[in-house]
Amino acid sequence: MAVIGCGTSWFMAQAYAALRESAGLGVTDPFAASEAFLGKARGYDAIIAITRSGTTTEVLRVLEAVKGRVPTVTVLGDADTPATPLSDETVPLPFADEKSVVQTRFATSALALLRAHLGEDLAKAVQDAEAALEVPVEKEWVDAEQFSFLGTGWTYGLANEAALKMREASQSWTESYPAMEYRHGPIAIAAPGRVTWLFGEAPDGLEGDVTATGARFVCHARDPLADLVLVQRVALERARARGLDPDNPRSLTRSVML
Ligand code: F1P
Repeated sequence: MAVIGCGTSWFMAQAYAALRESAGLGVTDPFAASEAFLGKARGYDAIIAITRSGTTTEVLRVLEAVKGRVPTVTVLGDADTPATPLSDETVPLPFADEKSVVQTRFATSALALLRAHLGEDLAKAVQDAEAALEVPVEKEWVDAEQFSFLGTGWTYGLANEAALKMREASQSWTESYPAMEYRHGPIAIAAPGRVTWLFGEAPDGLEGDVTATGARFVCHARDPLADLVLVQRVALERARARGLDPDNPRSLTRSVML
């Protein structure tokens, strides 16, 4: 199976694909829709597309190219989109059709839905997400010069999304890496005043390596998807502190159409 999307939806595709494979449901490859070249997409037995707007050109191109050949399911935020008639099945999340250019609720809702579909019990994730809405956003995070987000397996997609959220909403300098890959070079920029934020469990030795640089190491025991909610709040606070509108970043539209 292939799972496709653009921007945030691609990162949710990455997370879901890793979870699906770990659940033993077979090879599941995530693609940025722009990279899901048509011949390649036709080689899969099924495609899941994730798109809040259902209007993103690259996603529509893939759906058009495989129509009638490969079964497709599209997870959507908006109802009755151009993606709807191109998909064999759609899963609309009407409560997640947020108006903001920057995606937050759609991302967490779509991935929660897909996790539930894999049979996961999300009770802890829900509880943790509610707590993440309440915990204070630390001043050190609002003032930090740079963030590196790390994850392993499905949480690597969350790390990518966290970095994108901070860039989009608050014009922050952020990077993201598979957790162990961070030690193969990117750690060179870790320094006091910068934050390394890990989703999920810390691999042996990573925390010590990061703290030795003077950077702040952050790793919470909460469900990683709930931890993404906290990063969304950090992005909001950083935007506010800089006088930016977190919902409407410069140079970005709610959906990108070519
Ligand atoms: C995908 C996307 C968003 C991005 C911006 C532009 O949209 O790239 O991730 O934040 O809103 O569009 P979609 O295909 O999920 O509607």
